Amino acid sequence: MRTENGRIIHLANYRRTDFVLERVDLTFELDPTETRVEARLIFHRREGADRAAPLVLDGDELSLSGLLLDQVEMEAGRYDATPDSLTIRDLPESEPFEITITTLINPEANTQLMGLYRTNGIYCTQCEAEGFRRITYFPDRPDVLAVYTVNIIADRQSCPLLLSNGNFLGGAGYGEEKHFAAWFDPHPKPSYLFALVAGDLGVIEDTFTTMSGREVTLKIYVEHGKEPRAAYAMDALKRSMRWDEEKFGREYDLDIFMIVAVSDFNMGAMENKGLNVFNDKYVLADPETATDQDYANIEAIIAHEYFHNWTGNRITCRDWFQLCLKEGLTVYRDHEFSADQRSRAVKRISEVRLLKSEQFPEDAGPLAHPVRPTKYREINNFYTTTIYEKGSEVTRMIATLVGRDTFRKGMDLYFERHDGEAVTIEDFVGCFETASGRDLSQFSLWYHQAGTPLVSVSTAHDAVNGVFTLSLEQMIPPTPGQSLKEPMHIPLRFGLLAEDGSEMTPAAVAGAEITGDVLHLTGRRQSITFSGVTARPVLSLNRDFSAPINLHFEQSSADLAHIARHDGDLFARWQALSDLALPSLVSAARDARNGKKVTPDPALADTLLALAGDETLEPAFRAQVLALPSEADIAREIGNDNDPDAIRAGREAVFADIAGRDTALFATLFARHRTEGPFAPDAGSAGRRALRNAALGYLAVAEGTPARAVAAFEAADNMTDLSAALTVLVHRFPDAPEAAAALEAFRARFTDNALVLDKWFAIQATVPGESALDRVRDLMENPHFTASNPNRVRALIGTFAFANPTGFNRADGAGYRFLAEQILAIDPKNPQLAARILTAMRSWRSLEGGRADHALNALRSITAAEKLSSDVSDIVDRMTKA
Ligand code: B3K
Ligand code: ZN
Repeated sequence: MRTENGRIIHLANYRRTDFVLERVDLTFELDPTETRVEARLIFHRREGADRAAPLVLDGDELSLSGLLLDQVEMEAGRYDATPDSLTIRDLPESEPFEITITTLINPEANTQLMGLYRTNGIYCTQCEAEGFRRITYFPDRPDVLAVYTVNIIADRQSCPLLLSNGNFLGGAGYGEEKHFAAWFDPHPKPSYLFALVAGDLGVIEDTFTTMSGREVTLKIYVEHGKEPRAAYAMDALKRSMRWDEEKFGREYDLDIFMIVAVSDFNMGAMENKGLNVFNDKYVLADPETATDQDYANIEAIIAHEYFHNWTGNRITCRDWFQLCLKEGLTVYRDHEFSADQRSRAVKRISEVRLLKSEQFPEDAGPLAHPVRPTKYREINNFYTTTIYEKGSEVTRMIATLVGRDTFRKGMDLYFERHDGEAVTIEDFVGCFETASGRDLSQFSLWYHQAGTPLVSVSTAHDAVNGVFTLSLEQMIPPTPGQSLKEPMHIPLRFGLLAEDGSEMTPAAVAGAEITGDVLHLTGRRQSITFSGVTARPVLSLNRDFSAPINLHFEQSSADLAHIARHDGDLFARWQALSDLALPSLVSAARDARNGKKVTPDPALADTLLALAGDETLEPAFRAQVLALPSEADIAREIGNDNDPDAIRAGREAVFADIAGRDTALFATLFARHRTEGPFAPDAGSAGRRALRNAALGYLAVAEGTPARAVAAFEAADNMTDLSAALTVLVHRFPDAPEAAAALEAFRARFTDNALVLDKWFAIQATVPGESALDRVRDLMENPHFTASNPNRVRALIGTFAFANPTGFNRADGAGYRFLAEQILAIDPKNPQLAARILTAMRSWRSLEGGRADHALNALRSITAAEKLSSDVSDIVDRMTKA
């Protein structure tokens, strides 16, 4: 178990360290069960610090096996060592002084995957946020920046490869069977960016010439035999490096950039300086085994980790409360990168889908917290969609407020002012205040107030005087620890559409600041008048999702259909369609719950079919049109007293209605958009596959037999089509022998490929309805199920809990009891994984009474357990707090 206590850390208590760390020299003698780590740390006292203050270093499950002061063994009375701290007193007057610490650690036994651990015979580290303290005693906080030298000694045969951060200094033999390598990283960094990898891996190599003409070596290490599957990641890396130079003027700063892919990893990837470590899921791809979504994810995550080199590494966070400083900003940068590489509108739609399905529920539930929190108990639980996705939206809003060019100036200033520093969000925002001359203090509330703002809208048109009035009111809902909120600065992109779909330009506007197409809502209530508007306009508001808010706007179906068909902004067209669909799906859920026949709104089907069939629109967009709001979207719209079975039944009725209205269209889309020839992962081809597979989903329902999905499964020549056909077959016809046969064929074909087997598990974990739980339990007994592999656990248990609303939320509560059991089983081995999966229950309070009671009981059974990690107890406590 973790040795951490339940202490709460407060931003208000931040103070700088008394000691400044100048240099770090680490020597690792690697051994699977007894690795010896020697850390030589050179310190001096900070100016003005209390000279009698002891040096207190962090640890986690450590035991000290040697301690020297300036190379002389320390007397026992001068220090205290516990598993989680080392306190040294009576330090010398003369400075600097050197502390040499020796610890013995057991990588093999490290199932938490934090600190130094082993995965498939490879030594690997993960230090963010507080893993370094599991390697040696250290001032393990992001504002302690130092220059590191790392020596690695290991068995020559099993570890031909010895890697760490920075540039390679040299290597040599070390006795009969061992060898060593030395690395030096000239850029001061916090300990969370430290990395070490040792083992036997294959590699692909390339080079990149930076904008100043320096040649950088690029290496991606993967398991032997998997090298060809790293080619796309390499391509994405080179495009990312070029893009960061072109868009942000950022050049890479070492001689070498390395990525290592490992199969046991708690998250997506990690931006260690010069040595990124990746979950192999986000490196490996080929047409036979990776879907278009996998390719897009690889591109985005490779870019994200690379971009951290400047936003996170060169400029880092002063403390963990500032996490969004690097994460929100870097997500914004990777979003912009993907938008430039692909279709911007379609990219924005998928970002907003993710934001709404993951971040909005978090912000509306017991785990809500500000983008810049003020307290935490377990920092690992703050790598949330609020920090990442909402953090990115806040950055995007700054760009919207100050304009693109000024945003770039602000970023330049940020790099200029703060390179080599550990800073705060105030420092970040300050750069945009300077660059724009705008006061961003009201805007900064976005960092401090949790909860998704609700903006209520009403409009009136006075045709006689040609005045269009827009009334806006904002309300920020109460969230844990914050009941009263101040009005925020909300940038709303908008347009007024004329009857023919063209954009109207009002003669004058009063009541709000308008810059370009952005309306600045700053008051709690604001009334804006547009004059010179003789014909009634249709208001298109929050275009491009310029602000992450909920809109309450009773716009007529006709107006929404008008926007969906005519808006100049493709994103706005999709948004209008989904605003048109939601009320229809909500009332369908209500009817289904009351045993009434569901009568779908024909305006919805007409608009949706018109867009889906519009050959002038890009296929990827039309695929998004066909993807109706999800069951989770409908649940969120209903808000409380949710019955997932009724939501599904209502949605199914609407889906079937659409499927039956124009089967010929779906058949045409399916036939026409088959991608021929060699596979290409580009956005255009991916869009065609997405459209075709969306059509397959409707056809399966309209035709009512598994035949077409079976044929599609058999004909598929890439993983996107194959897994889409399998999903339709298994989800629509779970009991058909064809489904079982296809599942078995798939399993047999990919039995040696863990990443594809994860898909096999996930598809089965999401079979809708009550029976899914039995399937999941059976699959846990399957020989392919490995409880120690986080990807596999997420694919089966995580997917079931997060992505199977009817299966997980069974009315009898068995899904929740199952999850509680699993959390208790995972927690002692891997607390981070357990805590993350447990957040699947974050919206339990919005369920109908019976389910909510079962959910609470399941949560209580977790609380009642004898021993819980701080990760899980933090989540469960917050989720059950009244
Ligand atoms: N910074 C890492 C996440 C670390 C999570 C630690 N629990 C990956 C990323 O956001 O790029
Ligand atoms: Zn990141």
